[in-house]
Amino acid sequence: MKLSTALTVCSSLSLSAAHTIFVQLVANGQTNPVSYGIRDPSYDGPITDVTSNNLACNGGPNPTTPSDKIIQVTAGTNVTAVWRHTLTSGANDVMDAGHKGPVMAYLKKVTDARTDTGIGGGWFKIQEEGLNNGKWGTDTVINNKGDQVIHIPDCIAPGQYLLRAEMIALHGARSVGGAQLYMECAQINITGGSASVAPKTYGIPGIYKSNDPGLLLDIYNVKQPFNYVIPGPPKFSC
Ligand SMILES: *[C@@H]1O[C@H](CO)[C@@H](O)[C@H](O)[C@H]1NC(C)=O
Ligand SMILES: *[C@@H]1O[C@H](CO)[C@@H](O)[C@H](O)[C@H]1NC(C)=O
Ligand SMILES: [Cu+2]
Repeated sequence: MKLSTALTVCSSLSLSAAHTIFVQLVANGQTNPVSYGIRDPSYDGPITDVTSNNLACNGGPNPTTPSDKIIQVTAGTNVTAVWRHTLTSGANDVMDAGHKGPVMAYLKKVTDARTDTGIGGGWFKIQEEGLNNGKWGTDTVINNKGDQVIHIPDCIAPGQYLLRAEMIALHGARSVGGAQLYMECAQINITGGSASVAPKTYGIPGIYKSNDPGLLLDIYNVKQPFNYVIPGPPKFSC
């Protein structure tokens, strides 16, 4: 018993290095290569300061590589953001299963998806999964071999956008700054949108506060019944 307890503690400590990256986007039936049209970092570490400009499209301590590619996406279809532990990991190495928390996706309309930093206003949330029947959004993505399915609304304007996919790990979130936020931005061109609804938009940074109930909590000691509150603005839908 003692030994297995010690092993569990060790492995959960070493797991703190088992981070994740949004490496690839499947869109319009096409599986794009790793880092195609995505500003990927080479290091998979999280952003932990929710007031940092790096919360928009990563960067800073994890320098990101620009991409000159833009991925075509038809409004009203689903795309898949593919997550991996590192840029070279396979589908069975998405993220350590001890990383539990919500999964989200945001869009921002931009003039040039290749160069826009993403920092500041214009963002709206289009997908979210928190905790359902004991299963976290991150569990769904890991069980789906890294696939985060995102529906692109059909009522938004066509044009270039940044698609920001995000996973948040809450295993260390009992203290301020302990939540680990993982995000990357894909550069997309949405075609066929009806432009019939203008989403209410928000700034990044700005969408989260370090003491949001969904970012500052001890997920191993919650009061039952537990109703997890997903951080950020409400999800937009047409
Ligand atoms: C698109 O994704 C949503 C969930 O985000 C799902 O309910 C729907 O069935 C998917 N549609 C298709 C065509 O796969
Ligand atoms: C976006 O799609 C439109 C419609 O197909 C096309 O005319 C335009 O060239 C595309 N822009 C980019 C940057 O891919
Ligand atoms: Cu990690």
